[in-house]
Amino acid sequence: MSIKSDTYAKWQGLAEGELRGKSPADLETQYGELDVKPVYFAEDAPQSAAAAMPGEAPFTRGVRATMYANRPWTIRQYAGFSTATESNKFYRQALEKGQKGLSVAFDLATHRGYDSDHERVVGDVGKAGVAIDSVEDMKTLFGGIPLDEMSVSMTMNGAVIPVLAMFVVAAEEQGVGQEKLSGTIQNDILKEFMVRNTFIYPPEPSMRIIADIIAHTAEFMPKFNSISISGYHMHEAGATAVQELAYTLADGIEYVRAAQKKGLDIDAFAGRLSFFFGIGMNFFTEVAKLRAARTLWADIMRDLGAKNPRSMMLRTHCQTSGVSLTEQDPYNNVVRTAYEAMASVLGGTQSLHTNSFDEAIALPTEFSSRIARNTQLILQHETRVTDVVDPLGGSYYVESLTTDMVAKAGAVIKDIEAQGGMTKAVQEGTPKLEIERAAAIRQTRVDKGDDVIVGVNRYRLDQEDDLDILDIDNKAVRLEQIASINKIRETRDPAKWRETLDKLREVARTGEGNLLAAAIDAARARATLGEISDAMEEVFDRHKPSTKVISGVYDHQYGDDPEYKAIQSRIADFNVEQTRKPSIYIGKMGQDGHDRGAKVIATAFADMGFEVHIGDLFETPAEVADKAIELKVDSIGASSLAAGHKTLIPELIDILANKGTGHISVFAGGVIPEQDYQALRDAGVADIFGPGTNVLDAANAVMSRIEGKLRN
Ligand code: DCA
Repeated sequence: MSIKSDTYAKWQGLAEGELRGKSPADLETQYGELDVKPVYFAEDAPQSAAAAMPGEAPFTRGVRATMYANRPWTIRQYAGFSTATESNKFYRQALEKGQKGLSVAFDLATHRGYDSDHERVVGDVGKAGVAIDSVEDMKTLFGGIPLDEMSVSMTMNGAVIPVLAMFVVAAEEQGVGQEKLSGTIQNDILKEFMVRNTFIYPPEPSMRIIADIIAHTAEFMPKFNSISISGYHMHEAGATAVQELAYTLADGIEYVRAAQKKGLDIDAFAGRLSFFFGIGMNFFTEVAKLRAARTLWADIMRDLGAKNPRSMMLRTHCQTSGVSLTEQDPYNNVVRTAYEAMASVLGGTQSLHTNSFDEAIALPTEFSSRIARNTQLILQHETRVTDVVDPLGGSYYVESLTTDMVAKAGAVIKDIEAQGGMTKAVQEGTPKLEIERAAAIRQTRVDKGDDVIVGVNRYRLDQEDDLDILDIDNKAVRLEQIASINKIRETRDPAKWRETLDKLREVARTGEGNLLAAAIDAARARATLGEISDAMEEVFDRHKPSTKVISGVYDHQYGDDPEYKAIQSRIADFNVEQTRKPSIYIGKMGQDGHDRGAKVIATAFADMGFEVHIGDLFETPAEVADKAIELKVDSIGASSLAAGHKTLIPELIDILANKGTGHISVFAGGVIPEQDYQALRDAGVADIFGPGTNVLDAANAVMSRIEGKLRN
């Protein structure tokens, strides 16, 4: 970092007097791509900051002139679990207690376009969100909630066509026309290929789906936000703030182009594009990220031809960070979430979800949801932060960070554009690997204690407190869903059903007509989510992701660290004795696409000397068992972040035992509540690595098990 100015030099002189031998440069730090000084002066902030107007392009200070002084952000808690009936009860209670907008979490079966009776989703139905198979489920979900008054956000990307179609029909049968619907559909597929993995079709037809939704909503649903271009999942996958910002806006550019290619005028749809960012613990960086996002987007949209200032507004939802939460000493998460919420608000978000403190472990309970909601109510009503527009505007530090992020993210976007745009970059997999590299670096920093996490790598409790968690009886939900699907199949008009699905297939095949409009007709005829999705899959095919793993990050970050060297030589000794490396198969079973943990483990174990095989996403227990046996591995690491562990991991162990390969040790990792540990151990799991596990400790535990097995 080279910092030269008279003011800074004067400060350095003063600082040296206090530093006793250290240099002021020792206080400089780095957040990913950002260089940060220990003090900022007027000269660091851009001249333009003094005159910047909120409510005016480029909207650095906020999209509204009055911001929260006139209307606070929307308290919009993301929720959904079990059946539509149960989720509806939960929504109505939350709305009574101060929540202002709805945000639906769907289960993974729904995300991936499978009805609840499909064989690949046995462990997923109703688990990490609500199960929706039909219009009837959708009607139940919004029973007693007037859809002409309530704005509804739906996190859906893969099965976006059937879900939006069913929403429209459910509203219609409530007496509310599409033109009156307000809300947002996530509809952001590029980030799915990059990090979240709940895609169905390959990138090209997926982009067509998005363009069709933008076209349909622009014409028939003028109050509905057609997309929520999301950086959140990149953030959660370990992206730096600059990466999250750059890749998200680069995705946005692709969507605008896809709609323009369909012949739409940019000002006809751009006012209904919305965004979604993750807000983590690096307080000022997160504030600056939102300010920089607005600044960059306004310029980008002008360059793409927008004339209406509304088209240049970056309106965003934010969610506090899930990965910043810890399983250890979980009440600390209330504090973390409150700081993150404050950063979101000082950054000028339009809508906010605050995580519940138990979200690193399980689905939120009624109690933890209440605390999360109240965190926002307290911010809105007690802290007085809503009284003044962009209260950090003019802070030398925040303005300087904002400018720096505009420059750094702007350069990344330019680079992506020069190489042919984000769809191409995503197909080549570069952004994904860059994010995985950042995640692995972060993990080594935590493992080494360079980044402190209270209650995890410092100030750890000797004895963790017990925590009540919510558990869903997945089997019962699935049976209930199957019964209602069967009822729908028996009572619908088969001719109408067939005719509408044929039409949908034809629209998909010919490219003539709009997929959403055709799916709305099919939903009216009571085609199920899986059937609508399958009709398109017949034409578009299902995307098969390839799995690449980066290497060298652990070697590089740890260097000669004695503990790292010790595990490396333990593995090297094994190699000499056995004339082979110890081996592990990292498996992801069910429809859970969260693969950050699996990737970090894979890269770390490979760097340490293991032979690592990483499985495809979405495997069944039988598929994992077959591959592990064929590869003759010593161990399997089953990574689970979406609550399928109690069904899928015991099934895997049973299959291994039945095939006479019980010697393969099975380890579980990911988001697994302490309460489930015993059941997993009873089922034969060798060890469980929850969030916050040091990767070196995990490797040693796996080695002990493998060596023990060979001795016996
Ligand atoms: N003065 C006057 N009007 C205001 C002000 C103000 N200070 N602030 C907001 N409003 C208006 C807005 O213009 C908007 O009306 P419009 O849609 O006709 O422009 C209305 O009040 C609602 O406010 P808005 O800020 O748009 O908040 P939301 O409806 O909550 O929408 C948004 C937020 C980010 C755009 C949306 O896409 C969203 O809700 N996303 C959530 C995504 C999500 O939940 N994801 C889950 C993971």
